Amino acid sequence: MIESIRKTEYRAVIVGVISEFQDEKAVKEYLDELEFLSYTAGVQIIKRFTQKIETPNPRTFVGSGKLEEIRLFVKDNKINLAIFDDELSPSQLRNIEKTLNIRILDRTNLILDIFAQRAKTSYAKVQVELAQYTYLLPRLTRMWTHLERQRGGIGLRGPGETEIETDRRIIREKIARCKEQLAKIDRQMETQRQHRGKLVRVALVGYTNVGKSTIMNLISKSNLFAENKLFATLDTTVRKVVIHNLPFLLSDTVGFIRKLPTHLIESFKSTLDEVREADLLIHVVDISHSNHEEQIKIVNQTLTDIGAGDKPTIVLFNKIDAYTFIPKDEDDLTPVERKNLTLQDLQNMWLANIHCDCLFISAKQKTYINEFKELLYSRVKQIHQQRYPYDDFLYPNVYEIDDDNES
Ligand SMILES: Nc1nc2c(ncn2[C@@H]2O[C@H](COP(=O)(O)OP(=O)(O)OP(=O)(O)O)[C@@H](O)[C@H]2O)c(=O)[nH]1
Ligand SMILES: [Mg+2]
Repeated sequence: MIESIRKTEYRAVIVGVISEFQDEKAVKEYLDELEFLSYTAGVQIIKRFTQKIETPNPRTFVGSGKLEEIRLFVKDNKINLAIFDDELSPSQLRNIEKTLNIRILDRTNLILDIFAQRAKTSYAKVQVELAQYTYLLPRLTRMWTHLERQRGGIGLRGPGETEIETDRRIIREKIARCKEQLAKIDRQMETQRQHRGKLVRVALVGYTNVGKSTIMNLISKSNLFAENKLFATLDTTVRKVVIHNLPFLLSDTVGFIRKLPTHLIESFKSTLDEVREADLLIHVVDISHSNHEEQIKIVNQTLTDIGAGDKPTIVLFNKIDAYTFIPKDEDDLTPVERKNLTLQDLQNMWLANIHCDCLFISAKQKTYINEFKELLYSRVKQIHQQRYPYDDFLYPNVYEIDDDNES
């Protein structure tokens, strides 16, 4: 696997562009998220740079003046890493690297680095490796020499064309090997899934860090890793859950995030099979996050992209304990904004506008968990009865699966 950035002490800057259609607040939130991603990867952020620009510069992403400003800051402050909020093209990456002369990461690469740190099963590791090499292949010039240099291999001047060609061939071979390995594990997992009997399958989905694993732990006998970092979960976990004698399968999987590049989603297609093959989705939302509306849209779009856009869904608004709002004075006549809404206002708004079941809970304080279980029970029962109208849902053969089945 490609060496993680965690291995080095990094002092980094982050760089984002604001288009004419975005407001400053949105960009601040985007960069907050990028900073959170960096923190998750173990990198310290020293400064943020933003630029208002219609479309990113095709050569250098930001304009040349801004790049010069960044270069001076980098030089004066011993910065050794610059992280860009968008995926950089191979030529942008080369040009920026040439000017700043430090390691450059873009959003995709940063996410891949976190994935690589988080992957535990060999399956997840191979998926990350495949995504990393696919990303690296068209960018194989200076960046690759960086990696070589870190290992103390090739000298400072970078390899000549022939070496790059050799590297390309090596990487193509690695990609092919990853694909073979994945295909093999896929076949095993498919057989495993076929042996799951008649159990209804429910999948927890949602933006990263919304509380999916915490909810999974609450209603199943699991003890999954949950923490206030992005992408705490990378491997899919499936558990048998029983509510009122009705068993069903519940899976917890990788969270979604904005600007998740399609090729990355592609590499995780098999992980996402659990979502694609689910009978019911629980879309978990962090209602205390100021940007949760956009997060809902991103999750819905990603679900559509992976072919799971039209599944029955329960929308579960989590973290009601952490919701805050700014009360408005009675004599303040400016229009009410979302930030002024009480939790009750917000709940009423969603209840009036949402076209599927929704519920408001706090997984942390265990508020309204029984209500959630009841709703889940009634939906699972409904699906089971629709599917097996002549079947009693307590048939013994539904118990085929082990409690600790993990895939
Ligand atoms: N305040 C509050 N925090 C919560 C609640 N539920 C979960 N959290 C916290 O939110 C953070 C993320 O929780 P996880 O369960 O790891 O979230 P996740 O959706 O599985 O995240 P990823 O696996 O990273 O995508 C943790 O620090 C939890 O303790 C809640 O109801 N209220
Ligand atoms: Mg998780």
